[in-house]
Amino acid sequence: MTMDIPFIFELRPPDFIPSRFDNHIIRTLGSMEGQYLDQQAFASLLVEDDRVLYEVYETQRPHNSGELLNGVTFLHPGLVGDEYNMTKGHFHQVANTAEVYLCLKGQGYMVMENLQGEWAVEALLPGRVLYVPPFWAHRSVNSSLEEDLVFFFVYPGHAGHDYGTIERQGFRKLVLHSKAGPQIVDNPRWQPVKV
Ligand code: PAN
Ligand code: ZN
Repeated sequence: MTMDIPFIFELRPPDFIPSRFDNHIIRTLGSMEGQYLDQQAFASLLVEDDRVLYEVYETQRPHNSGELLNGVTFLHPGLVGDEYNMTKGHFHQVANTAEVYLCLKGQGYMVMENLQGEWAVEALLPGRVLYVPPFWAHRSVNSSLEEDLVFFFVYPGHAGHDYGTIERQGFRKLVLHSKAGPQIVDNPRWQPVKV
């Protein structure tokens, strides 16, 4: 019996909702406590409405090293203060596991860093493939104020997610909205996790 194996699903424009998925995860503003620079703006937006920031459609597979977990993320547009909507961001729990992203729609950035102090911020644009190397934390940012940032991702089944390190230290770089376009700036609240 091979009926339950997700051999194929379709990812088609214009909406890119996968034709088949097992989980639909919804993350709201409330799950981003402490992550945005403008904490006052965050608090007042949250009181108004715990709005949906992003949605992830996952194909479920066993969480072992032979498998590849994959799915599609829809990061909705918006601002918290001057900071664009973004994902929580994480290291993989098994830190030496990489990931591949394929941007399908919208415009944004992938903010990345490792514990050695290296960082990178790369634009995500339709058709662009982004490789997240092993040991690099990653967070996506939607720099459009109008449309979703949509990307397909795939990573090893045993990778797991470490959200705690980023919750405590943040990312070194922020992407802020300005009249001149998105600005990549140092995060004044960044602080290394003590080991
Ligand atoms: C992606 C992300 C997804 C949501 O599938 O998990 O875009 O972002 P957060 O997990 O940071 O909330 C991925 O990088 N998986 O490993
Ligand atoms: Zn990841």
